[in-house]
Amino acid sequence: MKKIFGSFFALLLAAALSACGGGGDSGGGAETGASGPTALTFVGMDIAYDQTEVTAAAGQPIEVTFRNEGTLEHNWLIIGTNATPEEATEEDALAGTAMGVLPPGEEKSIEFTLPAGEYTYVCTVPGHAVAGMLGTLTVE
Ligand SMILES: [Cu+2]
Repeated sequence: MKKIFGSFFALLLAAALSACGGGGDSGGGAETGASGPTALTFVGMDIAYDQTEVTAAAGQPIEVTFRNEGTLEHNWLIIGTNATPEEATEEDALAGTAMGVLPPGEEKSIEFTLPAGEYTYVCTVPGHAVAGMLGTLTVE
């Protein structure tokens, strides 16, 4: 009797393990495993980003992919603390966060690591931040 009970328990355990394992290849989303960077994708349109509130982990690599799906040129960068979003240029970019202005249809990825804080990302093409092409990246 004891033997039967034991094997039944083993069977349960095996079922539980197989339920947890497997899969894991359904990618997508903003999260990645402990090995890779946090992947964030921003789509640029005329004249806005597809998302304006994003969070990421402090001290961990962040990979930002920016895709310009608009008909105008756009860019994506995080401005330094002394810059005003509406007046920022590429020179005001926080080190390592600028990728240059992308023509329509282009896509580019950059990787950087940030300490905890609240950061503002903008499109520095004149007039675009004023029109609302900016957002907040919260790193915590
Ligand atoms: Cu723009």
